[in-house]
Amino acid sequence: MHAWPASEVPALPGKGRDLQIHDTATGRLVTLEPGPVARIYVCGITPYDATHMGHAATYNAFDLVQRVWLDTKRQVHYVQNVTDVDDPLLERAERDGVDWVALAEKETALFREDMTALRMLPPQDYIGAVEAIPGIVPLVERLRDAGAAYELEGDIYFSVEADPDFGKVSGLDAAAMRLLSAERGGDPDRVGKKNPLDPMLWMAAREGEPSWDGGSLGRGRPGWHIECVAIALDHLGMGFDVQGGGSDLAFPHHEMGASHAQVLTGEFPMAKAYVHAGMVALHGEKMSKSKGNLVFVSKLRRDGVDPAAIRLSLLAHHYRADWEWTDQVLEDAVARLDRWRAAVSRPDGPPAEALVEEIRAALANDLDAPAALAAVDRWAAFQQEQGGTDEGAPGVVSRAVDALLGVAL
Ligand code: 5CA
Ligand code: ZN
Repeated sequence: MHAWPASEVPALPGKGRDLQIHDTATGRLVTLEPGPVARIYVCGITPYDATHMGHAATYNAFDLVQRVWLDTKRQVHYVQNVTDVDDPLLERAERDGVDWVALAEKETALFREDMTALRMLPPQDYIGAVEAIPGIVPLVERLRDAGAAYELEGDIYFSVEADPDFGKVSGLDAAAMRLLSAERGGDPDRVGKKNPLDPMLWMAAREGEPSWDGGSLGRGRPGWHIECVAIALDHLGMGFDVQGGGSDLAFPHHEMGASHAQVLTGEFPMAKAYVHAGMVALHGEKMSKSKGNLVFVSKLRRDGVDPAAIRLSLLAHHYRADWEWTDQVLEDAVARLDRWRAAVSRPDGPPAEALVEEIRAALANDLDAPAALAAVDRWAAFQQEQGGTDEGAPGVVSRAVDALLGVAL
């Protein structure tokens, strides 16, 4: 699949710092020291509805990860998937009487537009579940042949007991896992499973549903977790730097993915840091396609909201916080954007070097974007109140805000 065009990342004077970030698996901050090419996998959308502010907030967090790495003069290998076949997509297509392929294509196209408008850097590999099937089938066969998978009425399940490290990503107890499994795409109550938590690797073809040739697995379609494992291992290999997503993916999705990879390769962990963004809510409840309490990026854009203001709305919240979208959040961002643009519109101003270092330090410290915004606010206020004589300082600030925060002033 093709991704979307990259916005230019201006080069800055000096060099950024190594990123310290919260790893869900250890519950601690870890300092990542990637090689010359940092490797990141971020779980992509299930394209049955438009991009909402929750999605945008999560992708914003991982865009910052990339920007910090780029500022350390590393390259970044970024992989993202599109879950372009799964139950919720098929259900929505059925409900609306539309073709599921056309629905997925339409929503993926809109996602690309939203990501472009928000200046989110694109993945080098943007891979759909459907196109990944030829790589998924042999992995499921290997898991089955290793005794880590079993068949139930034609469907193939992964046995969580095959992984000695199962549970290490989310750190949840069995009761919590069972609850979340039922909420998030699992089927803990299905009779005949060895362990209620066992996730499906391959679903045998169902009447009226799309299916693909699965070799010795028979016709069917892939389970959700193996999709991301196959794509990540194929494009990044084991032991990459960050696996990212919203906090709702820690269990079961990233837990199961780590287990699949562990059994396949004998290594743990698949990612050096499991990084999770907080949930954005609307009217007190998590924004979600299934509940329909949504604020869409594309709707705001159509209403004439500057994408830079949308981005500033996201950046005003720490990525790990759960927060609520309100009109006030956007109004504050619009006002901030105006202040910043006024401040950089003059040819000279207060020195910029210290500010660039403050932004770098804030982001390197577990992506503390609110602290970075506060630093720019202080510079802009100084410029407004007293001005300065450093020629070109506003240009440096403008480039730093673009390169490190993805905001075009
Ligand atoms: N296709 C799978 C991942 S492989 C999936 O979860 N798709 S999704 O469309 O449901 O979500 C895409 C990303 O947005 C995920 O990382 C998810 O955790 C995140 N996300 C969904 N809702 C919210 C929300 N309300 N706040 C923050 N992030 C969210
Ligand atoms: Zn995923």
